[in-house]
Amino acid sequence: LLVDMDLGAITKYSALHAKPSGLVLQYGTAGFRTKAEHLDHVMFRMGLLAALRSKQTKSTVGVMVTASHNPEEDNGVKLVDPLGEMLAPSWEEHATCLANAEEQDMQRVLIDISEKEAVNLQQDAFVVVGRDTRPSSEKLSQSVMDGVTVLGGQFHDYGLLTTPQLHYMVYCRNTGGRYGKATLEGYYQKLSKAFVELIKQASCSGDEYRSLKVDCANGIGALKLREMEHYFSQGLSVQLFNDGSKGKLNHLCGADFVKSHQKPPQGMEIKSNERCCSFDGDADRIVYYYHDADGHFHLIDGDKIATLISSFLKELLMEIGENLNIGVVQTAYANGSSTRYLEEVMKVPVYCTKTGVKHLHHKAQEFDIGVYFEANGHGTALFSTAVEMKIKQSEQLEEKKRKAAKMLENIIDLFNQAAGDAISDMLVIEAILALKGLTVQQWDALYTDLPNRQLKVQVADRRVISTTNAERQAVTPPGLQEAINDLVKKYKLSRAFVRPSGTEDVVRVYAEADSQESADHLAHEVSLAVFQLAGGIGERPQPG
Ligand code: G16
Repeated sequence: LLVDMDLGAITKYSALHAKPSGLVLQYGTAGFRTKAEHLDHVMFRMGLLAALRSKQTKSTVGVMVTASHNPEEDNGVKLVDPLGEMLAPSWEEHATCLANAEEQDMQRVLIDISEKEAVNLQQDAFVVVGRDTRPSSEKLSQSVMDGVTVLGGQFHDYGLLTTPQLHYMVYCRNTGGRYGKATLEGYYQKLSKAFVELIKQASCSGDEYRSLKVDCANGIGALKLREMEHYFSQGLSVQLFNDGSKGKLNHLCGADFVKSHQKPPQGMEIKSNERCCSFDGDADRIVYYYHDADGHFHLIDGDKIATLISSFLKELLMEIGENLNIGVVQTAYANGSSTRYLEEVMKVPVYCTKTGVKHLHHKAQEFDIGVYFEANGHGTALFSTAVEMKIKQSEQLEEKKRKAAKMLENIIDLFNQAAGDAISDMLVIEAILALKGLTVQQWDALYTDLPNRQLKVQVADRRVISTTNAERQAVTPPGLQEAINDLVKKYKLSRAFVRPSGTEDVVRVYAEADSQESADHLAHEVSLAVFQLAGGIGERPQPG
């Protein structure tokens, strides 16, 4: 092994991307994330790791430089596995070891990983790299490429991309082009063709379905949607806001802001009953919203998106007359009303996993059609080969069934099956609304969300909180779960949980109850319990 690695070069280049001593980082919910100035060494080392993973799998892997919903000063890196999925958990551990190794231990850690994973170092490596619009991203992505090169790997730099576009590129490259062409043009054409085909089937494709306001969080989504819009403009016209021309990334806008504050983004004028949506900073999440005639704001989050999509897909399956199973995957953040609606009204099985697309994605793969969405708007649908086979056989079916099968074929093409994708999900939603003749209010009225509140609490070390049961119960620190149980009992239809964030240095608190006032009170009381029992720092959580 030693002979196959140019240890001299590794040491030399590693010193140029030196690790600040004492800094310890963890591969979190979606890779490493922290202040951009602390990440140069992590990027170089993730370049090394990506090259090893590529050699091991004999496939292209991806590295995306982004901190998604985090503030502009942060940055981060997500590694993409050969089928466009998030990095495998065992490799997350390697990533953490490598990122935290002191300079003198680097060689040993690299050799350890190569031995444990039986990496053939003589194998070629190919890594594709993408980045978001943060000012720090260009230089950091260069460090990734330095790392790939030092291990003798080759790379293709896609430059500015949304995160899901990079996932798509990786998937295309490793499936011999069967999934699509690994270019932006290929992505735009594949999705737009499917969208336009679907829209043609809509009986009422009149004006009310044709325009949508999009808040792009001042991020990469704006650039890519601009490039793409003329491909699908015959089916939908989009009006872009927060396109990065003035405001700061994710500041008072974007999907994370809209979902967590339950209010519209700044910089967007909304007339009553107009359909609007927000992307996050790297365009892998989407939420919808509108103002009703009385000026009240209504949020349509990932749960309601999952409901719309799964009910549409279920109806299509019934029309085709196929006995294929469909399941929905959510997390603890899913609104209680959505779970009830899916299970009791739609009669669809619902599963709960830990936060993080990697967990939801794997569960969703167990079904013929697996729809997964986090309440924050991160999600997609996955289709098994059994579904594709049925579509192929549909030529022999009667016309009505054939039409439904064709629709299913197009909708499969419209989803990004590699990862949750704001642009793809937006087009899926727009197509379904048009096909079903649904207004945004009718969609919203499927069920009524239980009032809820999310808060963040600062603690000295958020790792003191550990959880179980898909993050719905705290195991440590002692007494915290008992305190939450007692607080929850005070309110009707209530539920609350806490968990350490894997992307920000905070503890997240979620509460829902029968009224907004109760949800707000409960969330505040739980925050105080976290502050007291889990080592809160700074100001005590204030009500409101
Ligand atoms: C990432 C993950 C999501 C997760 C979110 C928040 O989103 O991809 O699955 O829901 O972080 O995670 P946490 O609560 O652990 O901070 P993004 O859009 O920021 O990449």
